[in-house]
Amino acid sequence: MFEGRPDREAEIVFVGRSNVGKSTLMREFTGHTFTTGKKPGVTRSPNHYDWASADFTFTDLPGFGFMEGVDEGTREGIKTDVVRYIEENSEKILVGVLVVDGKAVIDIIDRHTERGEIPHDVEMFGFLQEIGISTVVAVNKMDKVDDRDERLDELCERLGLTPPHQQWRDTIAPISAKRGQITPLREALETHLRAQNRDALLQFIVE
Ligand SMILES: Nc1nc2c(ncn2[C@@H]2O[C@H](COP(=O)(O)OP(=O)(O)O)[C@@H](O)[C@H]2O)c(=O)[nH]1
Ligand SMILES: [Mg+2]
Repeated sequence: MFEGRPDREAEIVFVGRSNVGKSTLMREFTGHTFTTGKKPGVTRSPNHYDWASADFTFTDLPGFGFMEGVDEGTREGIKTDVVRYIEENSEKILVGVLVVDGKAVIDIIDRHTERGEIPHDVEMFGFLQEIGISTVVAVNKMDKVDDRDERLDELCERLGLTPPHQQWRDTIAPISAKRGQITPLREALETHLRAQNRDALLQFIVE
């Protein structure tokens, strides 16, 4: 199980498959550079980023799903740890940000579904909702996507949200973390924090 969680009473977590851009996104929000890069699975334990002056932390959880050079057992173990971390801290997690690769997510979901498996992203989305954590899907790498609206509508369908995606702005946030284009995510987070009377934390979300 993961250790070393800072003693903070409020938290926003980034969760998702390896290489989708979680660490890049953390950098956008915190200004701090975390290990990012080509080699998926570099993050095996959570990266927390917190402030001495605030009772709040961002957490970048380890990636799950396929990782080159990582055996199946290890991958399953990471996923189990991620789920357990979220369960154990569910009271403190104000928003769960499920990060997906906008270019690849539909194909990956469909491939798993065709094999009779529950796709990791669909499973994680359902899990967050089930345990009552406000969830935002950060659809990253939109700079690589041409048929934007079509792709986002397809993603809604796969997640059980009725298209069009424009009616899910609090849940579906198309972004490009690498380009610093994350306004839809900032706005969705703002909505959720306000709804939970956490306006004092907006300073960490709004640019
Ligand atoms: N094209 C594109 N690449 C991105 C974007 N965000 C992150 N990346 C790249 O995707 C790779 C994985 O990013 P990383 O943050 O390490 O993903 P993590 O494994 O989820 O933490 C890196 O090469 C990033 O530069 C994006 O918005 N667009
Ligand atoms: Mg990472």
